[in-house]
Amino acid sequence: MKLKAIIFDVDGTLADTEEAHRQAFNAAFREAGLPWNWSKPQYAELLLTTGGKERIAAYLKSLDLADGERRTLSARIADLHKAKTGHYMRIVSAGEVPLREGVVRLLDEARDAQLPLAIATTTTAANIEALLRTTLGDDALARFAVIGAGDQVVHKKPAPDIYELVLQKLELAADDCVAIEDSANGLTAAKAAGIFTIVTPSYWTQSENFAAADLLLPSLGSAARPLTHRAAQLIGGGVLGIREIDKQLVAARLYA
Ligand code: XBP
Ligand code: MG
Repeated sequence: MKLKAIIFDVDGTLADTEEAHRQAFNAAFREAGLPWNWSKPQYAELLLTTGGKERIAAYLKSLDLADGERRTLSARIADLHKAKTGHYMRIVSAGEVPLREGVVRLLDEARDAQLPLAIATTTTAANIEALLRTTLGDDALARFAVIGAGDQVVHKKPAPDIYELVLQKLELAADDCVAIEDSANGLTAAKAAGIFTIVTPSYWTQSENFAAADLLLPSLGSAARPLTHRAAQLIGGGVLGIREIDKQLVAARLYA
């Protein structure tokens, strides 16, 4: 088998988490006495900036503010984001965000086959822990050989840095790994690191451009909700398993 590791994005890929992020941002703003309340359409645009602190900074930039007020608010970003992380962890720990279709199946299959798994995300490490522990149990983090997250790199997605860091820690070549992403920013990051990238778009990213994806599927597919039509035709079945991923990787490298 050519495939030596699968690297997962978290937000939008393992779970559709962005509504929980949005609510957490708004809760933090409210608590801080700020009159900010990000609507869904507004959040869809703000999502183009990855990273929570960077997202608040991008929002501030869009506001018409006096210099002094802008400076004061900028100095509050770190604290606002800390409060947001607390709210997000509370929402996720309450079990309100399930994993996406086929994720548990693929993770279990990888564990049984002893195929290394990794995470490459822009979100804060504590958020991943809350999501994985709640959905997969206390030993969930141990399923991942490497977890690359948040501020471990200076330049977040679409820069390739987080993927490059994860590859380095895995001690594997980009050529032998596959990334699973949900967004154009994530796709750009993984491809810039030279990794074969499968995209399963999420609610927030479905209208983005995925022309650069090596494989585009509505989900990973599960026994309860298998892939159909063209997606099933592409991978030769209703679920994307390790064998199907390896086949795609081998074919791509063969004809590159
Ligand atoms: C996800 C994100 C994250 C979360 C917020 O991007 O952009 O920033 O929305 O997380 P990707 P933090 O899925 O491409 O990694 O607030 O913890 O930064
Ligand atoms: Mg994502």
